[in-house]
Amino acid sequence: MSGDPRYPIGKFQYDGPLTPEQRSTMIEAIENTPVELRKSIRGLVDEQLATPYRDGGWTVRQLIHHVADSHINAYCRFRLALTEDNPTIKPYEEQLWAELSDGAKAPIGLSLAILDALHVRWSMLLRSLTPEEFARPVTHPASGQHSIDWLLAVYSWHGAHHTAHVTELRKAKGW
Ligand code: NI
Repeated sequence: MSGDPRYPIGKFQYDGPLTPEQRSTMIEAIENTPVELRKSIRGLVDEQLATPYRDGGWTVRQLIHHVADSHINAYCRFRLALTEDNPTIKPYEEQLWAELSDGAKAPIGLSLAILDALHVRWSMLLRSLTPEEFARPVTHPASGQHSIDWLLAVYSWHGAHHTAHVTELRKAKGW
């Protein structure tokens, strides 16, 4: 655990390529993200969902909608990397997405439902990949060329990262 509330499980780190064991652990983490996220918010009422997870940070509601926004994009990135030759990732303005009306105010059940189905299909896809496919390239305009292994590591970390924002907030508040 780091002392920085923005990074409760630490910043993303990658030492790839991944071993088959690492891949299967990460795929399982992606598959379980919707369940873990649901567990993290269980029993919270509107006022709690409207609480920022840290000073100046997103509310719990925005965090949940952000995970849906991010993972919708992630799912597309995997599919593009599998079907195109070294595609360039399209970044998006996550802060502005989180400030759009639905990203800030919609009932969280909507994004949880999106994540339930999305992660079933996503993990189904991931389990079908060969070692050669995990090595397929994808380019991020800011950080350069990566592999599907790297994408897998990023999103395995990402779900746990935001789930921990909620669980750490609950610990701090005694909820
Ligand atoms: Ni995020």
